[in-house]
Amino acid sequence: MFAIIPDIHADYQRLILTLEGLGFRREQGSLGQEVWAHPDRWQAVFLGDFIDGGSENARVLDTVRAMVEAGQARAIMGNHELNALLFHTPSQGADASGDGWLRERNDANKKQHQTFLDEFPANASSDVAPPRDAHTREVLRWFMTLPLYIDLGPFRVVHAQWDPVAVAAVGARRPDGLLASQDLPEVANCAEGFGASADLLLKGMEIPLPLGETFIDFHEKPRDQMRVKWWADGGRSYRNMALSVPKPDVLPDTPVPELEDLPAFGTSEKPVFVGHYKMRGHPEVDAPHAACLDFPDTPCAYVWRPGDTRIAPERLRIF
Ligand SMILES: [Mn+2]
Repeated sequence: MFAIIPDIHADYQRLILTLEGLGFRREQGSLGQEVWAHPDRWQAVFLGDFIDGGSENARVLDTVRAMVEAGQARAIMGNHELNALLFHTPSQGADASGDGWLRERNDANKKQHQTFLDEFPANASSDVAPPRDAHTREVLRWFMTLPLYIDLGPFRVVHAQWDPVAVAAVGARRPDGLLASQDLPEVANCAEGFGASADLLLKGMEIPLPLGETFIDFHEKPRDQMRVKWWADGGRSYRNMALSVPKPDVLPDTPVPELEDLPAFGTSEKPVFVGHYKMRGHPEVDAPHAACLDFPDTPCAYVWRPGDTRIAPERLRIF
């Protein structure tokens, strides 16, 4: 039995609510540490994005790490862990912004990462070197142990988009799905090849709308690009493929040219679970072969039972 758990974002209460709701309990580990385990030996599968947002990054990470180390959980990397790695890594001349770091230290990037920085200090921006703080160094090392995707047999997990070509490109170099530190500059400059593939798995595809078309997003901001529901069944129009668009009816009902060459992710594919997309409203799953579980307003998880082959609404648990 697997319990698939989406983005926690440093919200310890959400993590505990989810684990308790699923029936996990606190136990003493072999070294006296606290470990959450399930009486029926369920394994948790975390979809990444453990950090940023909430204020308890360290507590969330300690809890998840203890579960992974005790064999009670698997975990993949989210775009926030990737961003953290890039934020704290000197670029050695490889960055576009030229500020010395693989992720530019502008106000927006600092703000997004601030609660993590409060607990895991960064070097001063001018001190371009590996983190001086031992806890920061250590937790970044753990992020590097998180694979970009896992195939668990009957289903697969990735943070944002299961693109078979991108998975193959990452797997060709890194069969275990783990990034190596020498990959980070390529992932930071994600224009093509390996770096673009890794970036796509963790952030998903965005496509430009036809010239002149825009929509108003959930933060009331006009946008001329949209996220893509890459697993959508049926026509491949802007309207049908839109994700995180409040009123998809405003989008053109014409085919998306960028998707013409992309093989469809059809309903017969082995199921995939993702987080990432900050879905609005009450949690739901609406396709047999892919589900986004990231509903920030309501903690949820999906229980995969032995013998299951498709994603079914009755397996979704809401807390
Ligand atoms: Mn997220």
